[in-house]
Amino acid sequence: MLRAAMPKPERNAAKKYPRGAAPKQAPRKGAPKKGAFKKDASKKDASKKDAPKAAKPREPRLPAPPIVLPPPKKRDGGAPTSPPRSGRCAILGRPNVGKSTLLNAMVGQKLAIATSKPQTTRTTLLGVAVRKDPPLQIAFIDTPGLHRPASALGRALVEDAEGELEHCDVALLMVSVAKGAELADVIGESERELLSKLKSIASKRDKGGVTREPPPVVLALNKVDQLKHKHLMLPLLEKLEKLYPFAALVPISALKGVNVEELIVEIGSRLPEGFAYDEELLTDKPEKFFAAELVREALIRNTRQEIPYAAAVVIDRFEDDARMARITATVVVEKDAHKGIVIGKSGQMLKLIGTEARLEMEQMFGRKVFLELWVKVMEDWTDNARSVREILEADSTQVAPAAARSTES
Ligand SMILES: Nc1nc2c(ncn2[C@@H]2O[C@H](COP(=O)(O)OP(=O)(O)OP(=O)(O)O)[C@@H](O)[C@H]2O)c(=O)[nH]1
Ligand SMILES: [Mg+2]
Repeated sequence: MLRAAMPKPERNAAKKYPRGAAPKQAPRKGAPKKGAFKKDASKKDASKKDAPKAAKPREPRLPAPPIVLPPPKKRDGGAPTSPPRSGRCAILGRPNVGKSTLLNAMVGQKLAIATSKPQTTRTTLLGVAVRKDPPLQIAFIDTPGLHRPASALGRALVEDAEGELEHCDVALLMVSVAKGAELADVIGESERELLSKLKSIASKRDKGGVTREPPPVVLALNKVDQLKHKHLMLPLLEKLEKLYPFAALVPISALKGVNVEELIVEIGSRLPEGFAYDEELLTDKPEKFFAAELVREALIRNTRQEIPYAAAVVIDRFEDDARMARITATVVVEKDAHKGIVIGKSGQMLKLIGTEARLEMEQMFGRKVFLELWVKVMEDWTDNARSVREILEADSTQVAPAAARSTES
């Protein structure tokens, strides 16, 4: 059974809407199904402004650095509005710009895995952010990074990410200013291709015979904490305004929490009126998806070169009761040599990966976890479109024969 036992330390004690207080609409197209991973009923939403004074302070995020930023720039006059609003917002951008980190920051807890290595995210992941003032329910979709694909796996990732454009109410394009604030530092081929796709969407977005406009695009300039010369931000914003009719441009730091709430308000003000989602809905994925992702995150963190990009994790068994989850997972690699590295000397690497993943799972699921890890070679699976789809879509259901094993509990 799915339940949201994840601790949500970042969320403060601001109240959720009492049942029935918010006008509810029939779920719109694309609204997640009931029964998806829900919020813990004991957890509250993260409206900063409305938190009672006695509420626990926001969590162990680092204090925001003293960055002086120009205020977010608006192009279409969108302003915070008071009626309840909800909708889908796809987070798109190059690998490693901080999309998954931002999803977690907005939702108020870790859902998406995020690492320093590009192409970490392989599956679109929904996380619902709820705010009280202004009243918002935003279904954010974290997507794989946009890049020039060199394999069947890469093509599948880019297709999935771009596919989200067709269904979102707002597109959030994320770029990074970590490497500099010249236009060429933040806008490359991937961004230009995406923007031209957005322009061409108008002709495709047919609804009842009426052609719809492409979704408004909010641009988030992430990693401002790494920008050495802050005064370069203004000229950059001016150049970006000329590049595309962005609905808003918001410099942020997803990692440090700078301007994240302002970004949410900018996005929320462009969503349709009314609430579309069950107020307890947190994500669309089951626990076993997160189990596989947490193993993959530990694997990416602890391995180098091509292994992070050529390994996948499938869940063979996920049995649980109120006290313990018993999980068997297989790490799929492309080559025998990779298998040796993942297992490590005397099985030490596999043990380390298992321990790190198990500890994270116990925190996320709120109960003990017994984790058994296996490693299997599937020759060149990243170049085989069918294997890629099987692994990406049924990541948590495949049963894989095993060759080497580590047990963690
Ligand atoms: N300094 C700094 N680092 C950040 C910020 N946001 C994200 N990062 C780091 O950037 C790296 C990539 O973050 P992710 O969230 O995994 O990036 P992503 O865009 O989801 O990457 P893919 O899944 O590969 O497409 C991680 O090491 C993050 O900690 C930020 O605001 N400032
Ligand atoms: Mg990611």
